[in-house]
Amino acid sequence: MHISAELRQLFARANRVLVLTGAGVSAESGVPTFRGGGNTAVWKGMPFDVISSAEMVERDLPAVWEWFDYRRDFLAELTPNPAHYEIARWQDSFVEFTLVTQNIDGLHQKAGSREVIELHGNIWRARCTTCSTAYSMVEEQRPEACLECGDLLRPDVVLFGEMLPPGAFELAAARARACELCFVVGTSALVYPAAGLPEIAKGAGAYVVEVNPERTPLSSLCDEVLTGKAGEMLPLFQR
Ligand code: BV8
Ligand code: ZN
Repeated sequence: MHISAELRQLFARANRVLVLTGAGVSAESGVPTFRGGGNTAVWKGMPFDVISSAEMVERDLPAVWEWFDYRRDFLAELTPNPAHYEIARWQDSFVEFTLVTQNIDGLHQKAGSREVIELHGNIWRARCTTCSTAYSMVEEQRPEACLECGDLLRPDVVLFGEMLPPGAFELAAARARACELCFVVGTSALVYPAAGLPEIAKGAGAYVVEVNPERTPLSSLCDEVLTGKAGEMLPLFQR
């Protein structure tokens, strides 16, 4: 896979870089993507954007917990791959580096990335449905109910039809407007408002690079498309 001389130079000289990732960056770690091989992830007969919806939390919170408990147990065995480690290395290589992810798996942080803007929350946290007190599930089990107000806990992830964490998208959009170089890694770019970030970067004059084995609705907007796996492509960038 050829990386243009223009991109190599820009990568060598850039000060402000933004990376947006999706499920594809975790694929080489064994995390199933949502839309791989033409079909969409299904849980107990429900497409993932049904079980992962605000409406389902209202209707059947135990079913939502079952879905995320299954995924969390699955994730517990998995480790970051070279794509995560390369991105973690980049954070100290630029004046302003921003990592924005749609992933809830926490693998970027496991690889050493700090200040990750998690647009869709994190599967290793629970939060109270009433007072929003958050509980980590990394080491310990979640309590049956909120220790502050006694109300039910839910996964601390953003479900379809729900607003993103306060300020998360606004910060990501501001960084996208300011960046010179924007990498879009492993996303099908179908879920909004996340998929709008590369458009914002492009609109503000950034050089936009897509890393994906398949074309996406974003490919035609990109200045350069690197067709391949993130774990193989990203380590080719030396700074
Ligand atoms: C909201 C957490 C305001 C839960 C997730 C505008 C237009 C149309 C619809 C909307 C719109 N605005 C809002 C909507 C509705 C909706 C939406 O976008 N729907 C889509 C389906 C059309 N958006 C929302 O609901 C958002 N909230 O807008 O709030 C609001 C509020 C009230 C009322 C109205 C508006 C919230 C969306 C967040 C939902 N939560 N995740 C969970 O994980 O279960 S979304 C979840 O799905 C992921 O986080 C991610 O965002 C998305 C999956 O996409 P990808 O990560 O890209 O994964 P995918 O499998 O699709 O693709 C993988 C890619 O990797 C592929 O291209 C593949 O080729 C590539 N790949 C594979 N292997 C590799 C690779 N790439 C590199 N290397 C490899 N090795
Ligand atoms: Zn509470």
